[in-house]
Amino acid sequence: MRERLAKIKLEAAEKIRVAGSVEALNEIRVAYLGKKGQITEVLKSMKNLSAEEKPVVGQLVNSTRQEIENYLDEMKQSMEEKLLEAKMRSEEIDVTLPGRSRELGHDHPNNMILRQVEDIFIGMGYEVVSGPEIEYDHYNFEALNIPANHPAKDEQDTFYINSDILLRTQTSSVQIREMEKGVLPIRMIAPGRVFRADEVDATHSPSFHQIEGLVVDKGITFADLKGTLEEFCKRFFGEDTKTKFRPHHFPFTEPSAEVDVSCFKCHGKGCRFCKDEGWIEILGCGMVHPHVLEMQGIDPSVYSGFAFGFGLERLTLLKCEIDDMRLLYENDLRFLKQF
Ligand code: 2NL
Repeated sequence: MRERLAKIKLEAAEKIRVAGSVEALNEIRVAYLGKKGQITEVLKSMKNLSAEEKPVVGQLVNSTRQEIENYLDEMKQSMEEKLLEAKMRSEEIDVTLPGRSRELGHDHPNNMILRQVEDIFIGMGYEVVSGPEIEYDHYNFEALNIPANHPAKDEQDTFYINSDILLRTQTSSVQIREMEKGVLPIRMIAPGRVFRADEVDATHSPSFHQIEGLVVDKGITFADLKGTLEEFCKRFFGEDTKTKFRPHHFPFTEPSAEVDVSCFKCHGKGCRFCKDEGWIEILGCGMVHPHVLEMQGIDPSVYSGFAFGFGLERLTLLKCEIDDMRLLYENDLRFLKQF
């Protein structure tokens, strides 16, 4: 029996030594120490031994069992350590590697130009105000002296939600809402998205951006209008820029004018930017029509005002030397990265 135990021990030790995994160790444990294992078999066969032999062999069985168990535990522990080590090595992070850099973006050209315009007017004491893009016919047309069936309504054909509600064609509606509040004086600009039922081409889009300005106070004259817009043009296009006010007609201003600036590229000599004319048309303006003031409860014999409006895209195309408006809406990074 001693030999049998010694043989079991040797055999188990060899199997443990070559076991390749924790699972294999568990199988060995069952085969030797389990209920039907070899050590248990030996214990069962002890009933035939003499009374003197029993405790001696019993102790030997126990020590053999203990030794196999210890060896199994040691091997299991060393395997687990090796597994952990391999896992740690495979998950190693090199903290000295350079980080993944993110590309830094910048404002869209339209927004760059908008900021420049806003900065100039904020510098002159104007407030920047916004309002709804979906607007009542009243604020978009009626309150601006454009009643139903007025021909100007055709020129600004737009998208109707129903007979009263539409996508605004100009940001004047924001200024009407400001006058309606009844807090005077007013010195504001209203930049924002506007809509027209236009076909897309190099200079038109059914949705573009406008910046309108409005000043209402006591004693405002056409001289204030000229001085303000001349100053704006100089700051925006350059100190040597000349301005030309040509008589025009708008239903909401009287008198009205369109403003040209001397070409900031060729300084009046003629080039592709000014189409060889030396002048570039950039905005419309005028003294607020007395009836427009009246409709907002402002007494035109006490107060007067001027207003102006221009297209943001037009300024962006000119200033950034872009020849097709569609490029501003395509979000092609190869284009946008140039600015
Ligand atoms: C253009 C240029 C303009 C205005 C906008 C305006 C606003 C109010 C009252 C009077 Cl609340 N006028 N805005 C005035 C003149 C020109 O925009 O070419 N528009 C069709």
